[in-house]
Amino acid sequence: MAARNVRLTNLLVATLIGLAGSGSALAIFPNGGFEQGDFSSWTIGGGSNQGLLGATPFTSASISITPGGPGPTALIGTLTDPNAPTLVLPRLGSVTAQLNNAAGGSLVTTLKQVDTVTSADVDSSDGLPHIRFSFAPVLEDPNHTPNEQPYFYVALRRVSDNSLLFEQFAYSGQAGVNFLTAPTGWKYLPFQDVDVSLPANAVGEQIELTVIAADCSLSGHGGYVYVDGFGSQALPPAGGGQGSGVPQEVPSLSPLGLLGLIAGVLGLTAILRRKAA
Ligand SMILES: [Ca+2]
Repeated sequence: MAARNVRLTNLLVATLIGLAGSGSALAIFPNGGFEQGDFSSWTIGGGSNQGLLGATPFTSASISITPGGPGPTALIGTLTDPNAPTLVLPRLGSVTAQLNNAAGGSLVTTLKQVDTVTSADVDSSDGLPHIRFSFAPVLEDPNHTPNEQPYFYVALRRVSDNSLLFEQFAYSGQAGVNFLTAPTGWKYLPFQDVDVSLPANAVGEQIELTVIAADCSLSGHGGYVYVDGFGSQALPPAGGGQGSGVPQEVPSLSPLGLLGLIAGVLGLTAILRRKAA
């Protein structure tokens, strides 16, 4: 019996050492491309959309979700989405995750993961850790008041001080956001390829990723977000370009992209100031 316990202990120690060793060499966000065929390593949450609080411009503090069963999720293979017909799906690999769906019900689906930045996330081109991913919101536009519209939210935060590294947030049809309009009348964005460069001292720090996709708060209209490719590796361009024939700007130059970039730069500047102080 004692010998068996020793063997078990040795096995456990060896396993822990193995996990620790492999963990330090793995890039951030396991199953970041959903290629395990499920949502393992991710936390799915949500509830009911009570409408955004306060007045425009909305911030993350405007988000009000009544806890309850999460909205739907799905893994999408090859698909032409009539609500976003220029998107080429899947975005990367064999599946792309879909958070929430076209049906209403005032549902909200949230996707979260906390993981640690490691040296494996450092980009050789600039010596800095990077977080990269791609997302495309697809929102019905019932022309409710802004706080009642379907919306999406994407954010990256440093856990140690809750500082914002990246954020994008818009309700359907929001002025200044370059939404495309599908023949179905839905509003959507081409895949937004995000590349957030972190300060060098972010290695060893935990980063929390959050994506939220919300139906309208009056329950009759849907909204969802496609997400893929979470990690530190550069993403190949989206298939089908950026919607040939559809007048639009390059995503990285769109007001929404710029807002995100500004938010990211402000976040990094704040961190750098704090570190310098
Ligand atoms: Ca994928």
